[in-house]
Amino acid sequence: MKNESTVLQRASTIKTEAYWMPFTHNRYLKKNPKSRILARAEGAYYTTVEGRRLFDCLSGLWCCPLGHGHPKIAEAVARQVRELDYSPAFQMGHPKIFSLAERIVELAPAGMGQVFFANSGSEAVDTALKIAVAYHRIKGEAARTRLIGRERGYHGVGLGGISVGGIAPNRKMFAPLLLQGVDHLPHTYNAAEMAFSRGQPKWGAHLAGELERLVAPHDASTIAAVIVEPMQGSGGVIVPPAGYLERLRAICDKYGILLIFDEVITGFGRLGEPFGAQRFGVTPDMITFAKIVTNGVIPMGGVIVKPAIHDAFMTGPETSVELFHGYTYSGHPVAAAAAHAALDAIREEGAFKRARELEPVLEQAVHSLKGEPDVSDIRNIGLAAAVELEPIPAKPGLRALKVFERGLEEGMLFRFTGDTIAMAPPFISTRAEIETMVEKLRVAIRAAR
Ligand code: PXG
Repeated sequence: MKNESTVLQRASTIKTEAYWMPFTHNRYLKKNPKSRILARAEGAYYTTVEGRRLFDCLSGLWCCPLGHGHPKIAEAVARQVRELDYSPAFQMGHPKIFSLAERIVELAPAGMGQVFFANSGSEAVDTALKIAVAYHRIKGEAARTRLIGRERGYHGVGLGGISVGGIAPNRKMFAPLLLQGVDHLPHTYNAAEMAFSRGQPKWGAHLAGELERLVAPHDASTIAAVIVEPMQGSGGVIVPPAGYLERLRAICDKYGILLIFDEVITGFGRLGEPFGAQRFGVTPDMITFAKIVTNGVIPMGGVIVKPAIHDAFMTGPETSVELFHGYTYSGHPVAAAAAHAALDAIREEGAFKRARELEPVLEQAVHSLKGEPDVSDIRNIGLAAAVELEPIPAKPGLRALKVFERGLEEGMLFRFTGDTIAMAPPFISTRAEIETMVEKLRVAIRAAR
């Protein structure tokens, strides 16, 4: 194919010096970059510049479950660029962003009312934290400034997000910049109690009670919000224990603390429901989202809020700005067009139902790895799973790197962090593709000894 050879030709001349890659071992990758440079994508597969086809085991970075090169999304984006490529975000609007907000509210759990748009999960999280603190101030509770996150939580890389986040390396270098007055709930992972759980572990609901212990020394009147991922994604697919989120909700209600669900990964179907909130039957006060809202095609993020939060800001002179916050690209028309097309595709293709149908397929396949060498835990919920590997002594992370590299040779693009392999295959995957993915993981694990 002509295309193929042009891509390969270009690959042989790629200079890697100038690009500083995010969350990447730059020096190691640049020694042998070509196996890691993607030339194109279609459906559930990438093709590297070397011409190798890779199954997209994490749907991009959790964001492309409808498959790559989706014709409807591609068309919508192309059309939008010609029709209205940019519209000032402040003091102006465009039709698609109003209707998108309405659609997102309709998908959200009952009781949510408005959407504030950002361009990424990190921006969505920082926006939600700002809204929480400002809300209390407007309500006459200016002392409510404390924020509570959770150990192993990931809320992006903004200064707010890393402050409430609980992944040590993401925080340590930036310690002087972290927000003051932040506490962390304990994470809910306990291998002794829940290793090899399928779905929600039965143990651990009591850990929500730790919120009461954090409230006690500070007094509830100083606490603005609690932010948690309903399912911790980056932290390694840590599934909430049965009853845990319900209890967190009850404690927040008791003390007037806002509950924020960071649904950047779980939003728009990863757990087989529009949001984790519906999957777990717990409605927070705010939901942050990003990723799947556009199938990853154009960056977009946002915060869904309850009307009581929105309405609290709608006071004062009508000609004054109610919230001094927003981004040049908040509600970008091209992102809005992509989101409409993605939501159309979700509806037309029955994507949530498909995710629910595939959940037991993934569950059964991935748990068949129990007993393989060095597999210390397997967890899953929705269309997400993680396999935890015993680290190679004194070389943390190396075993997962080996599995990842062998995976590439086997035609699989796995995601690894630490010694955990995460999978979140596209909703468009077939049963056979999911089973093959897990069989290839078996091969890679056996080889990584
Ligand atoms: N909140 C959550 C819960 C996330 O998972 C963010 C916020 C930040 O989103 P942005 O768009 O600013 O990156 C995330 C992002 C992984 C992985 O492999 C996860 C994320 C990003 C990249 C990789 O688990 N989550």
